[in-house]
This record gives sequence, C-alpha cells and structure tokens, in this order.
Amino acid sequence: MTIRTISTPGFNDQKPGTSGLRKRVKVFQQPHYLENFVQSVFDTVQIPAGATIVLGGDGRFYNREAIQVILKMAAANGVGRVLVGQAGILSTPAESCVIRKYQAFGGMVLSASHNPGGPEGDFGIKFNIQNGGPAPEKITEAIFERAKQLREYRILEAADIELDQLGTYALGDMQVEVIDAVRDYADLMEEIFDFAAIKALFAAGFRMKFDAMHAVTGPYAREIFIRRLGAPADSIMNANPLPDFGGGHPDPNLTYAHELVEILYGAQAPEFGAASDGDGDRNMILGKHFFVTPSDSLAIIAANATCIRGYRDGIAGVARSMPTSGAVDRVAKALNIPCFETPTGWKFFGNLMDAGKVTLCGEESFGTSSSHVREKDGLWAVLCWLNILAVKRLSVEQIVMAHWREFGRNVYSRLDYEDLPVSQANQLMQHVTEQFTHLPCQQLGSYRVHACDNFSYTDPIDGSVSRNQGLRILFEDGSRIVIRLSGTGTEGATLRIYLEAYEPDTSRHALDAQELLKELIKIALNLTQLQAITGRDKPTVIT
Ligand code: VG1
Ligand code: CO
Repeated sequence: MTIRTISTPGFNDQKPGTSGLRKRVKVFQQPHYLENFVQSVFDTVQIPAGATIVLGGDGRFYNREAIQVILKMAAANGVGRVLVGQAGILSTPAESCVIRKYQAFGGMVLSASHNPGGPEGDFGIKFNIQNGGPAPEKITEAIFERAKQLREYRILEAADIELDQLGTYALGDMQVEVIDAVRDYADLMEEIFDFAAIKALFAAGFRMKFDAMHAVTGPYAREIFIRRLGAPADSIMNANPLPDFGGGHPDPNLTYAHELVEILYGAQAPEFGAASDGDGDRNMILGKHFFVTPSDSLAIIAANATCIRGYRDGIAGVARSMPTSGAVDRVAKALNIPCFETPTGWKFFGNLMDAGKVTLCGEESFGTSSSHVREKDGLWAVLCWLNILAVKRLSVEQIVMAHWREFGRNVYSRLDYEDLPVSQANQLMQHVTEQFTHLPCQQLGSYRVHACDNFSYTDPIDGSVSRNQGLRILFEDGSRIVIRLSGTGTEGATLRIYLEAYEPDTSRHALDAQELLKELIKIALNLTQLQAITGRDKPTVIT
C-alpha cells in the first residue's frame, strides 16, 4: 500500500468555534476540505508514533465517508491504532469515556451536535485530547493557523475498512479496532448509578418517555433503559438513528422536541420525560406537565448528589458557564464548596476537572455532566434524575418546588434569534457596548444597573485568558441580562439573549418564567434596539 502526498490550497475558514469546526455538508464535500483540517490536526497535536486514537461520530450524513478518509490519513501519519465505534458511531460522551478508559492519545468526534443533518444540513469535526475533553483554545487556534498554511496532506491508498463488524483490521501498519459503541459507556453508567434502585422504580410502574430524536442516543437508551433497567419498550421514542435525524432539528428544547413535550403535557402523561441531541451530550428534563430549566437541573443534581452512588461522598466543587443561572452558586454556598464561572463551551471545564477542583459542571443550553468524562453527557443527566427520583419517590415538580423553597428561584430564560445577517448582529452588539460607559447606576424600571462588561476569563489552572465571551449587564439585585453571538452556527448569525432574575418569594414560584421576566425582557429589547436593527418582533426559540 502506498502513501500519497496530495496538494491542498490551504483554507482560511477552518476556525473551530464553541465546539469544533462546523460547516455545511457541501463545504466539507469540497475537494481537500476535510483532509486539510485533519492534516492540520495531526500536524498540530503531533501524535506520538504508534499511539492510539479514538474515532466516531453521531451518524449524521457524511459520517461514514469522513471516517474512511480519516482512517487512511491516520495510517499515513504514523498512528498505531484507531478505536472506531461500530458503524462509525460514538456519542460524544461515549467517545470521551473510551478515550479515558483505553488511555488513548485523543480522538476525533464527527458531529455538528444539535445542528440539522442530511445533505443540505451541517457536518462537524472536533479534536479531543488525552483527558477525553475538547482541545483547549490554544490548540484549536494553532490548528486554524496551520490549516491556512497547509500545502499538502498524506493519505494511504487502500480499500475501505468494514465498519459494521466488530473486529481488528490492518490498514497499512496501523490497526483499526471496530469496538462496541455502547458497552463501555453503559458499563460506566452502571458504576455511577444505583441500577437496582432505578429498576425497582420501573418495576413499581413508574413511566418515562425518552426521545432520542432519531439521533445517536437511540442504541444507548435501548441498552440502558430497556435492557439493563427493565423499562417497558415504549419508554423510548425516535430511537433509530437516521443520517438526517428524520428531517428534524435534533436540539432537545421546548421548540424542537415538541413531540415529546406534547406527550408530557398531555392527558396520559408519564411521570418523567427526557430528550437528547444529535451527538448525545445534551439533555432536556421534563416532569408531568412540568419543564425543568437546565440551570435548575444542575443546581438540583448538585444539591442531591449524595443520593447517587458515584457522588455519595460529596462533590469537590461545581462550575457553570457564564450565561448559566446562579442557581448552582446558591447550592455551592450552602455546601461550602467552590463554584467557578467559565465562558460558554465545555472546553473550559476540563482543566478544573483535571485539577480535581470541580465534580459537576453545567450550561444553560441543556448541558450537564461530571468528572466521569470530559464532555457534557445527556444520558448521565437523565440517570441522575432517575436515581434521585428512585430515592426520593417524589414527582419532578415536587423536587423542583422544594428546591426553590429552600434556595429561592433563579428565574431564567433564553431568547434566540437565528439566521440574522452578520452585519445586523454585529451592529447590535456594538450598539449595546457603546452604552456601557453611561449605564452603571442608571435605574431601568425597577432594576438599577450595577455594572456592565464584556466577560473575560482567566483559567485558574494554566492562566490562559479568553476575552469577548459575552456582554453582561448586571443589576444591583443580582438580576442579569447577557447577550452573545453563537459560535456553533454555520450560516448567518444567531443572537442569544439570556435573562435571569432572582425570586425569593415562594408565593410567586409557581408563576411562568416569561411572566416573571416580562419587565427584564422589555429592558433587554429596549437596550439592544433589537426590533429596529433586525426587524424581528419575536425570537426563533425561547427556552
Ligand atoms: C452552544 C451552547 C453552548 C454549548 C455549545 C455546544 O454554543 O450555547 O453552551 O456548549 O452549543 O453544544 P453557542 O456558541 O452556539 O452558544 V453541542 O451540544 O453543540 O456540542
Ligand atoms: Co451536542
């Protein structure tokens, strides 16, 4: 077999965003585009000769083709062994688990997560390092620089590998091991959670519905909930992964997971509902006629962590992304453990977890996880809730209401405006920033501005600084408006407005978040001049 060296023009647009490089499938299908990025990763991370890497994706359109290309390039670049999920599938948390368990040098995750798939949809690729987590910014920036300069890449000329059969195959001097995509991950879940207690809950007639949204978690959910925990077969829906996710938008929120939402708000609603996204790292938690805000979910898991076997000795600390509500901060204070505030994106949690400073991390965007892996983990969050429900034997709503009674409620909402022209989005951000000099101390309705800034983060472990992570308008009573542009989109701009107000008054806890945040939303729309600049009169998605 021969190794070919092929010329590439270099690409100027291969800058990884919040979570890897994401582009339209059509962009990835351009000659040399995928190869250019993959070679830039190999050149940047310098995989030691003979080392093992892990490879898998969420099964979206172009997954299989990309895996064959990456395998041949790995063989041509001196990689010793690649562990590939069967059929090219590994959920993001499963890949993180496999990298850690087999002490691999790192791995490539093929996914555009919650972005739609199919030939007209999106594709993505991300490099994860030895700890199982996304590469930090200094590596992704170096990859981007390399991708611009690159002039040639190496690839082995060979036939495609059989990805559907478990087994070991040779590709040049490299070994390809096709592994069970589910088993290692399911085993890890069984170590953390009390499966016997959850099994007893189902045996007592407890009903749940999990929506895999035709994305990667279907086979994982089937193995864990149905086979290992004995839940009835109809506890999972949309559990067959499809390359285009059935034409849906695999984002587990109230808008895109409406099929599940209708069931949980219907007459025959089960006690518990959950959904996950394209690559299995996000989760939405629902009770009967009840929605749990992701920020609250993190706080509630933290407050009840000792109910769960894996955390029964307590948690070292917690971390949340900046836009995530401060609900978990209140729990950390009560538990007397540290709480860190990081920029958006899971890559910022890795150092804190590696240093043993935090056990639980979360984001408002339906991402929660712990130091068992270095990615967010959708099914793990669902199992946390099941384990807590099995121990407490209360409803989801009762657990949340009791939490609010104890800690107060951090009322929270996020408004997304998708597909805006980039120029309008930038103009809006500029317009808000310009007001920062005169906003402090101003009274806006019943809120008084305390401070404004563009969030900047210094990593407490390696001292690296990340600037421009989102505009914050902080009010004196602790309420906040946060505004930032998404870093995961592939076309146009998505503007996110995050709103948070603290409500200590128990008699108001049952009210709807939109009702409680009405005034703050009005202030945000006024400050941003959103309607004047963009012409939009309502958000694309409200969570
Ligand atoms: C979004 C979320 C962020 C999350 C990221 C990746 O990023 O806001 O919290 O970490 O997606 O999630 P952005 O830049 O679009 O706001 V996933 O499930 O795509 O790996
Ligand atoms: Co995801």
